Amino acid sequence: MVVACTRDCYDTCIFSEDYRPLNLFPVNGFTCSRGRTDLKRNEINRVMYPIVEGKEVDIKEAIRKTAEIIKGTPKDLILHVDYDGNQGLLTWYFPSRLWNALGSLSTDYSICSAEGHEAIKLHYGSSLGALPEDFEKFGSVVFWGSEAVFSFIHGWTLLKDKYKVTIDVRLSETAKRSEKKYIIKPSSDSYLAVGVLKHLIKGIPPQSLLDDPVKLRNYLDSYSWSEIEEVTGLSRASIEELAEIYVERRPLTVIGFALGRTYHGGHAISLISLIPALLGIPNGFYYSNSQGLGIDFNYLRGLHLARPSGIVPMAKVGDYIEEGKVKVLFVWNSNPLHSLPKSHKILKAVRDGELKLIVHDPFNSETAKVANIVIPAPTFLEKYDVVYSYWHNLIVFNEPIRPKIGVDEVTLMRLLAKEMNLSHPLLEEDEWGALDHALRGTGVTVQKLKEEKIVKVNVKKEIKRVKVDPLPELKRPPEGDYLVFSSHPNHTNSQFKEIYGSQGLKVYNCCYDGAGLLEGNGIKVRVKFVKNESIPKGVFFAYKSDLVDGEALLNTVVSGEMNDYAQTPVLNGVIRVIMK
Ligand SMILES: Nc1nc2c(c(=O)[nH]1)N[C@H]1C(S)=C(S)[C@@H](COP(=O)(O)OP(=O)(O)OC[C@H]3O[C@@H](n4cnc5c(=O)[nH]c(N)nc54)[C@H](O)[C@@H]3O)O[C@H]1N2
Ligand SMILES: Nc1nc2c(c(=O)[nH]1)N[C@H]1C(S)=C(S)[C@@H](COP(=O)(O)OP(=O)(O)OC[C@H]3O[C@@H](n4cnc5c(=O)[nH]c(N)nc54)[C@H](O)[C@@H]3O)O[C@H]1N2
Ligand code: SF4
Ligand SMILES: [Mo]
Repeated sequence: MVVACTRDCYDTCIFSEDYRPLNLFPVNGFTCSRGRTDLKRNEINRVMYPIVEGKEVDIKEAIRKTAEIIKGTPKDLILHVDYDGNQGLLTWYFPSRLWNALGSLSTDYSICSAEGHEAIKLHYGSSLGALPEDFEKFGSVVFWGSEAVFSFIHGWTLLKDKYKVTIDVRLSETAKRSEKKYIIKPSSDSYLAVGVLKHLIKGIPPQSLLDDPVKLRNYLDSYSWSEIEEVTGLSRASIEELAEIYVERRPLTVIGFALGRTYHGGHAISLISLIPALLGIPNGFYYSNSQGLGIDFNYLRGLHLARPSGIVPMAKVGDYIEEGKVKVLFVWNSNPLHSLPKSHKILKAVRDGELKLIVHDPFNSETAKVANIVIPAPTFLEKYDVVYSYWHNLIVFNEPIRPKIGVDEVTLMRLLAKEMNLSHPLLEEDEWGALDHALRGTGVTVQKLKEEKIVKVNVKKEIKRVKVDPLPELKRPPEGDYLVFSSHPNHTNSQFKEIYGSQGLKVYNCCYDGAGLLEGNGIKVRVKFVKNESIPKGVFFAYKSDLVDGEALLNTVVSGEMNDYAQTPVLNGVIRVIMK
């Protein structure tokens, strides 16, 4: 029996039934501070019973109330918000069938990695990059917008003894531990990539994968060194030094998700991905392998037979609610009050009685605390599921090692459908049968998973040519002070405050200690500024696990404007800073 951690994390650690990390590559017998305290946390801050309008009820009553609200609301005013709180195929993907069968609204799932997937696919046809085995083969690595020391501990461990370069907007922990660091102005990565490519294009090696280097050369010629120096804040000499490291060491480039959440971050990722292609470095980048394993996520969600009535960008959930275009929000696997831009609009609409908020979560999340209806969910330690990773290619049959609290996602989906008299072929299909079908492209079957527990997907990847087209027309990032975010070692997004507490709204910066305000979207939020010498002037830094303090929401002031490729909201953006 094994358990896989299903949190939104590169590593997807696999544990024995007594919850020890397996000594299996690439988990290699160790885990993080969350993995070490999962069993303890499983007993704390849980939603133990359903709650309707503040009153404890039984599950039948919670289902009845939820179904009544859904039935009484036009389908195109109902939105489900679900993200990667649990990456299990049965927990996250399959339950969307209820909403697609109903024909309600869906989000665009754009909050995190979508921007980069689209940008890379334009050139490579796929966003599949290096696998853990490939990591080991490199002698050097460039961490580009990645705080891997904290966000990607197993990847970091495979790479920590190599020659390391970090490109960041502050002296991150990964930068501190790297041989070379380039600290650039926020959102200037597309210009830096152009600078690196400009130097490299002078000597294209025979193994280059680019289909049209002439086109790329002409494009690069349209950007001057003075413009690149001005936008990035780096000298031509240092950019050429970075390019020479690429030539001499042929590193792996780890492209961090943070980039997709900068201004025109898709442009940056698109251009960065051309660097290893120009040099013909095999498996030369890693971003996220989730879409390269062959899992048919659309089938699991039932998109082959039904469609949502509309798509709401995650950047605009708050705006839709404010405009009365969403009246019911059904949330699972996500904590939108904490995580979505302009989430104060969700809170206000619930308080004003303009929005019905229904939350299915194992823990009393910030969103659960203000919901009209809360339904308890079992954690991944308490249910069967099939789990994949966005880094390694092991698929895991997850089995419960703790007694179940609450009702799991598939059961809830079926109970709600029954209560609403909703019948649809999507809801009739057995979940294990659906999994078998969705896994057909991986060569893995449910039967094999049940027998072997952990099965390696044979990922075939042979990139012969990389398309230079389309090349983005670069846009200069806006001037101003920037608020940027990163992962905290003790939290996964909003999770684990039960164990490690919350720091409140702490904002690290170069020069000022004390109280103050951040202003954005015409609203001010009170924060605590903390001086930190690793942060340049004009950059303000917060951990993305500390976005809520009581009713003060840091995402109130985050612009969340939509990016070019997949509408991923700008989270690392300009802010007005008021020090008292
Ligand atoms: N411990 C832990 N691990 C996690 C998570 C967690 O919450 N905690 N979250 C998981 C999730 S959901 C994700 S998306 C990943 C995220 O993991 P990463 O991809 O590593 O991204 P972040 O940690 O958000 O930020 C990476 C770095 O980007 C820098 N940065 C910000 N703006 C810019 C910019 O304009 N240019 C450049 N070059 N750098 C910039 C930040 O200073 C930060 O050091 O980690 C996953 N792993
Ligand atoms: N300002 C700002 N905002 C950000 C970011 C940032 O850098 N800055 N980062 C963004 C990023 S990268 C991401 S990925 C998002 C993440 O945003 P969220 O999706 O909100 O992330 P989590 O905090 O992981 O919330 C997951 C929720 O799922 C619940 N959950 C866990 N397991 C289960 C389960 O088995 N069943 C059910 N039903 N629920 C479960 C957890 O208890 C938790 O409440 O936040 C984004 N928001
Ligand atoms: S959060 Fe990441 S590193 Fe920690 S146990 Fe889960 S998969 Fe492993
Ligand atoms: Mo994320």
